Amino acid sequence: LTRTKAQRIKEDQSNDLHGHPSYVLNPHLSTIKEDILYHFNLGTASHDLPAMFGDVKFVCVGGSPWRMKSFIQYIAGELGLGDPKAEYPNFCEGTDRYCMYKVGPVLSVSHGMGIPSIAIMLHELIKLLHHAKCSNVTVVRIGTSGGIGGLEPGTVVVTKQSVDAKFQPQFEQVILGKTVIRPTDLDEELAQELLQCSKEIDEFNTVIGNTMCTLDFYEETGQARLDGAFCSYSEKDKLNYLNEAYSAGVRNIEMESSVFASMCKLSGLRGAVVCVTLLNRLEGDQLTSPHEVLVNYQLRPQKLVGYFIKKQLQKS
Ligand code: R2B
Ligand code: URA
Repeated sequence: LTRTKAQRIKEDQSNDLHGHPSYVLNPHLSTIKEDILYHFNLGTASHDLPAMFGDVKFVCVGGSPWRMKSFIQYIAGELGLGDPKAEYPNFCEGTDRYCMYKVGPVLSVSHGMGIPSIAIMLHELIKLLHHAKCSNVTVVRIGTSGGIGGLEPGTVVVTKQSVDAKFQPQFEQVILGKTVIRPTDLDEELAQELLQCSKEIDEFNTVIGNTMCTLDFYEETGQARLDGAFCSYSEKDKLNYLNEAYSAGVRNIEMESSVFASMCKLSGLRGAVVCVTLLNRLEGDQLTSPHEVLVNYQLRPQKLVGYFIKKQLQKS
C-alpha cells in the first residue's frame, strides 16, 4: 500500500476543498461515529481535537516519557513560549501508556521501546492529526542508539534509510497472514536541513547514515550483544556482523526507525530520525558512561531539533 502519484494529486485536490490533507488512508474510518484514541485517552466525541491540536506543525517523538517532558520545557524556553522550568499538562493524563505535551505549534509524544509500541502510538497520532485537521506537519523521532564504525559516543546520526537486520531498506509486516514489504526511506531534504542546523550549532558531531532497526536490544534478531541472558555466538561473530553492517552504510542501531519511516511514507508526513549514539558497539555492549554523560548526550537531538524548529518558524 503506497500512494500513487494519481492518488496524491487527487488528495491534493481534495485537500484544497477541505483545507487540510488526509494523513490517514483507511476507507473504514469515515464510517466510525466516534473515534477513540484508546492509548492516548483522547477521542473525537470527548475532546475538541481541532481546537486542542489544530495548530500543530512539528511533532517530536521519543521513547522515554521524561525525555519528552523535558523536551517540551526546553522548546518552550527556546521559542519564548513559556518558562522552561514550568510544568506543562500531559494530554494523555489518565493513561500511562504514552505521554503528550504541547507548546505553540510543537507536540512532544513518548512512544516506548520497540516497533509495536511506536506503531500503536503512530496510528493514533496520525489519526489525531487527521481529526484535528492539521496540515504541513513535520515529525521527528529524537532518540538514542548504539554507534558503529569510528563514531565517537555522543555523535548524532540523522537517518538516511532505515534498514532491517539483513541491511535491507524495508519494513516487513505480516498483514492477514501475508508478508507485506514497505519502504523505509526518509525525507532527504529534511535530513540535509538537519545536518546544516548541526553545522550552525557547531557543538557536537552529526553525520547522515543508515540506521539499523532491530527487534531486540540484545541477542536474537537484535543488536549482536554478548551480554544478554542468552548468547549463541562468539565475539568474532559479533564483530563480523557489525562490520558487515558498517559496510552496508549502517552508522547506528536502534529499535523504532523502520516502522516510523514506513508510516511517515504511507501517511505523507515529512519525517526524520535523529538519534545520538550512546556508545561505540565495536568497543563494547554495556552502557558504562556515567549517568550525567548519557543524559547530556540525549540533549543533543533535542538541541538540534529545537534549533531546526526555531529556524523554520523564523522563515514562515
Ligand atoms: C533506543 O534505545 C532503546 C533501547 O535502549 C530503544 O527504544 C531504542 O530504539
Ligand atoms: N539504544 C539501542 O537501541 N541500542 C544501543 O546500543 C543504545 C541505545
